[in-house]
Amino acid sequence: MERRHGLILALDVESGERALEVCAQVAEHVDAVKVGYPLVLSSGISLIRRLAEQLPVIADFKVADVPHVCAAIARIARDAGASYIIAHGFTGYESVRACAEVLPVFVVADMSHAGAEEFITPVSDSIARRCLSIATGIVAPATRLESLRRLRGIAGEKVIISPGVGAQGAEPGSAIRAGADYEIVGRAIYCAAEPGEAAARIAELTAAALAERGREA
Ligand code: OMP
Repeated sequence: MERRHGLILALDVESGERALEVCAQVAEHVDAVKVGYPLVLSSGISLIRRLAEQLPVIADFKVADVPHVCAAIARIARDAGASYIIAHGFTGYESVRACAEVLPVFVVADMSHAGAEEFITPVSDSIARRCLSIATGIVAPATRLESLRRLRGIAGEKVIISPGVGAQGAEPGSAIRAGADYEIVGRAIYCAAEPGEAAARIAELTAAALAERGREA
């Protein structure tokens, strides 16, 4: 995906019609759309192809299974029109590799919610180190910038996509300043009265953070 704004829309609505409407409204302000279980289970996987006509689609199936099942899920996502897939890393290298042989993978290294600290945060560095050689990038939290900064140090030139901006409390632009390449925003855009305007406002802030980082480099 081409980085123009540093912003990814998390489209967790539960209606295909609403998804297409929001996507059309925000398409010029975001670089990709992330689709997960709420939308696919409510509206069917065929919706991915229709969204992909507007933006690259990241299939957020947080794949966490034995390798042959991971491969099957990734094939279904690819054949439906997705350009990327999100997989968990705690299932081990071979499971992530099974996905990566089919589609570029973002591996969840750490998560944005408080419960992440129970199990995944203590092993996030190991997950990233183990999986980065075969991953396109990692998912790292905008809600815990110390974790994001540490993971940036591990990820080198790989891509970091960062959720937690908006409804979960992180400020737009903050994750990019801490080392992310893209910020993922869902409810702050699709629950807004005018999703297009909300996306434009947030995109201005993420793009400004990218420009700032560019000047520092
Ligand atoms: P909002 O909180 O509405 O902006 O949505 C956040 C999106 O990012 C949802 O689609 C979540 O599934 C996703 N996400 C997290 O919120 N936290 C994570 O740690 C990882 C993800 C993700 O993998 O995208």
